[in-house]
Amino acid sequence: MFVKILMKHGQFKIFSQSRYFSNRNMLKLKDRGMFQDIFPDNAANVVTDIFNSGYQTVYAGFDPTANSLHVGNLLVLFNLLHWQRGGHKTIAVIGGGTAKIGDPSGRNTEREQLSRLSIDDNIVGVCENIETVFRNHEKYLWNEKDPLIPLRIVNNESWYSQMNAIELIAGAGRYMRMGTLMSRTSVQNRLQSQAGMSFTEFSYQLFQAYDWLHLFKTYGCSFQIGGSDQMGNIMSGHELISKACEKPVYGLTLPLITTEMGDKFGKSAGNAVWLSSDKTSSFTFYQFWMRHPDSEVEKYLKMFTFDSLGAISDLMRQHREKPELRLPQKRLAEQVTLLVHGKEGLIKAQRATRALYEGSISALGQIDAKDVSSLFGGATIVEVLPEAGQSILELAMKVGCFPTKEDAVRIICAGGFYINQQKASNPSEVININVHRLENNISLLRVGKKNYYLVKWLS
Ligand code: YSA
Repeated sequence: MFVKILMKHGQFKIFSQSRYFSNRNMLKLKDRGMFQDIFPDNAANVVTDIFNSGYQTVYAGFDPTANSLHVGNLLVLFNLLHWQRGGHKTIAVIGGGTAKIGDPSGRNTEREQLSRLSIDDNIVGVCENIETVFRNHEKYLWNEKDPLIPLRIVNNESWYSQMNAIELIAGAGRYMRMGTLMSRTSVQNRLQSQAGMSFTEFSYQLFQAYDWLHLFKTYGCSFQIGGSDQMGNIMSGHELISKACEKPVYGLTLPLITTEMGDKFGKSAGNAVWLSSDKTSSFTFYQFWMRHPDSEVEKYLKMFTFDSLGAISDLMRQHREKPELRLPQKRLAEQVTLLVHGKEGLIKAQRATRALYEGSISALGQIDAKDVSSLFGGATIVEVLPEAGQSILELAMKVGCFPTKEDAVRIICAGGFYINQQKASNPSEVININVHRLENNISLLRVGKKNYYLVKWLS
C-alpha cells in the first residue's frame, strides 16, 4: 500500500505505507506510561484496528492563560510528537476563544478574566513554544529519511468569531444533557466548594466539545488527547459528536506530571518550569531534569525522550553499576533540553553546569557576563579599569567584597577568597590581566562559599 505526501516544493512523493507507518499503534505508548485512560472504556481493541488501517487525525488543546507552556503541557506535546512519528496527522488547538471562558478542570476557584491584550500576547508565546518543539524535534531527533506530516496549529477563536451565540446554544447545546454536564468532576468539585461556579465556566465543556465537532467535520479528527484533568471535557465532545454525527470518536488521557510530593506541575500550582527561556533559562530547565531522583528517572526517560525501552533499560543497568555518574539524569536533561531549547540552548546549559558545579574556568570564560551574574545568584557586576600593579587586595576593595581592609586581609589570608573559582590567599599578589581576565572579559570573585562579585574589565 502506498501514500502520497505533498512535499515542500509542491510535488508529491510516494511512500510505501508499511514503511512510513512502521509504529503507528499509539496504544503501545501505554508501555511508556504515556496513557492513563481511553474513552469510551471498551474501545482499546477497536482502536488498535483503526490505527493499523491507516493514518488518523488527533488533536490536543492548549489555553493561552500564560505567555509560555510548562513541562506539564510538554508531556502532551511529546504525545503528539509520537503520533506524528507514527505517520498520523496532528493538530494543536490554541484556545484563543476558550481562554476567555476559563477551563474549571482541576481548579477550585474561578479564573480571573484575562484581557484581550494579554491573551494575544500569550497566544504568540504558546505558538512559539509549540513551533520550536516541533522544529527541534524534526531537526535533532527525527533520524528517518521519511518526512513528517507537519503539525497544524489552529486558534479556536477563528471559528467562534464567525459564529453567533444562538447558533452554538440552539445547535450543539441541544445535544448536551444537563445531568451529564452536571456530573463532571470539574463541576461537582466547584458546586460543593464555597466558591461555587459561574455559568461562564460551567459552559466551558460545550466549547471544548464543539471544537472537536468542528475539527471532526473539517479535518476528520477522531482522536483527542489531554491530561487526565481533561477527561470530562473530552467525554462531552464524545457525547456531542456521537449524537450530532453518529460517528465513533475516541479520547485518550495522559497522567498528570507531579512533584515528588504529588502536586501537579503547572501555573496554578505556582511551581511551573516554563518552556520559554525568558521565564526559565535553559540552564535552570536542564538542572530541573538533572535533579530527578533515581526512583523517578526511568519513568521520565520513557515519557520525555524518544529512546527505545530497550535502550532505557540498558542505561538503567549501567546506572545501577555506577550511580554516581548519574547517566540517566544526564541523558534525560540533554534530550529534553535539546527538544525545547535546541542545540544552542543545550550547549549553554551544559557550559553553565560545568562552570557552576565543576568549577570549569574554560566554561566560565565562554558565558555571557549577564548570564554569569544570574548563574551566580545575581552577582553584582562592577566595571573596573585595569591598572598596572593593582593587587588582589586593592581589586577586592574596589569591587566592594569586604567592609574594611582588615577584614579583607584576614579573610584572604585564611583562604576564603577566590578569583575565577581558584583560591587567592596572598592579598599583595598583583593582578595579571592576561591570567585573571577570562575570554568573556570578566573575572569572577567569591568570598566564602557563595558571595559572588563580577568584575567587568574596561578597556
Ligand atoms: C483543549 C481542547 C480544546 O478544544 C480547547 C482548549 C483546550 C485546552 C484545555 N481545556 C486546557 O485548559 N488545557 S491547559 O491549557 O490547561 O493544558 C494543556 C494540556 O496540558 C492539557 O491537556 C492538560 O491536561 C495538560 N497538562 C497541564 N498540566 C499538566 C498536563 N499534563 C500532564 N501533567 C501536567 N502537570
